Amino acid sequence: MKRDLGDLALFGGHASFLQQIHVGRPNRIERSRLFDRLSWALDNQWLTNNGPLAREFEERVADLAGVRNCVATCNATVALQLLVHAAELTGEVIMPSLTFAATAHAVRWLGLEPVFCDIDPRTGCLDPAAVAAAVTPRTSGIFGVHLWGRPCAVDALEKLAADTGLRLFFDAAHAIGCTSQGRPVGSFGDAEVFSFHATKVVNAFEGGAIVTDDDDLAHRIRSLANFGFNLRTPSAAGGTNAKMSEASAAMGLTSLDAFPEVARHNRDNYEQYRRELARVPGLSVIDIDPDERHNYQYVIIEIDEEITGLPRDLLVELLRAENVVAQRYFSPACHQIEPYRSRQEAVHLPHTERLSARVVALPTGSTISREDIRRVCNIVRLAATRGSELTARWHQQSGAGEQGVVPAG
Ligand code: T4K
Repeated sequence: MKRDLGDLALFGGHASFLQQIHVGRPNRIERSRLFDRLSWALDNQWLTNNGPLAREFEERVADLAGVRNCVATCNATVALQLLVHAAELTGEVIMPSLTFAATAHAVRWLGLEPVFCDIDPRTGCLDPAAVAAAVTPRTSGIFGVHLWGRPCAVDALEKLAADTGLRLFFDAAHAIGCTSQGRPVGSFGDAEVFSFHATKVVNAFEGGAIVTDDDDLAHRIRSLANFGFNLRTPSAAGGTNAKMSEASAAMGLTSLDAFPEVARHNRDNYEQYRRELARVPGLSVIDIDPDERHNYQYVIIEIDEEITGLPRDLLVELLRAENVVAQRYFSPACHQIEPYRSRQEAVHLPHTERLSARVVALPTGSTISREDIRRVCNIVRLAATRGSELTARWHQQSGAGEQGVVPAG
């Protein structure tokens, strides 16, 4: 354990971990189940195009989401694009800026304009009042993001969508298995999108899914994902290939088998982080409502530089020097990156900018042990409680001067 600043790898101490530990390590699965499924697909010589494993995966995801339809796709970014295209959105789509670039890029890729809207600082998700203020005659839809798995204000957004006639969708990339007021994520708005990327709590190597109770929309999406074949009304774009392969579905099913155990492990990790980082002034682990079901796939801490004296980016830097690959999910926010930053009208989103500058994602998942968390928290506690001293020493060492910029990790 590290006791003094000189023990930190940033200042020449041994790195706490010999090998890197990550936020996005794939969770443990029962490999024999995966291999059995892959063998079965190979034996039956059916590898993609709406295969039996993909259909089984869709049924299980639809069940989890509490909806009638699920269309599995090759990834969530393409799923978002399919949804925007199938719903025939036009003009502007309102969304948060505090999200992964994929949410905005998917909309822009189809020639539409993402309109970034501020968040409720308590949830990190869209502020319905700000959404209402951002609606223009060109707006056709709203995309909420259940950031870090914490659900959006779904009731208020559903009411707003009903009042304005706008389509309402959710990017639920982080939120499989979560609930809002007891209702499963996946069942809100007109449709929702999950990600099954390797780094997600349920992974299909790469994968995504659109879930919806709108049968007609589901039919259009399924057709568009398969070159537009069997569409009842033609699409100007024809269609694309967004299908999930049987290999991905085999992984997705095996990962779903492990999901309850992974979620339990994640919850234990989260609670341990909360305990170990309690009472560190200027530092908090974000709240998760204990009355809702949650997958706990991200452990997010918020650091207040004014209280700790430690800039967020320096915390990330020093963790990485210890082989703890912390992530700044999500910073910079979308409106602060290209191609959005240099749009003509400058956007200022105070709550988004404030939260985005303070958050750090710490390693969790089923490959992270209690001992790993103890060691990560030891570093974070030492850094945060001696923040001003640490920052001054780092500036001195790097010759950056008081106003020096901490390199981005
Ligand atoms: N909407 C939202 C809100 C999202 O967060 C995302 C994706 C999407 C939409 C789009 O979903 P997909 O189209 O990807 O299905 C990663 C993931 O690639 C991305 O899926 C995810 N969100 C995002 C939050 O995280 P990066 O750029 O941070 O990935 P990378 O390569 O830096 O990896 C992150 C960490 O995970 C590293 O420390 C390495 C580790 N890792 C990664 C992979 C791929 C592993 O240990 N093993 C692995 O196999 O985006």
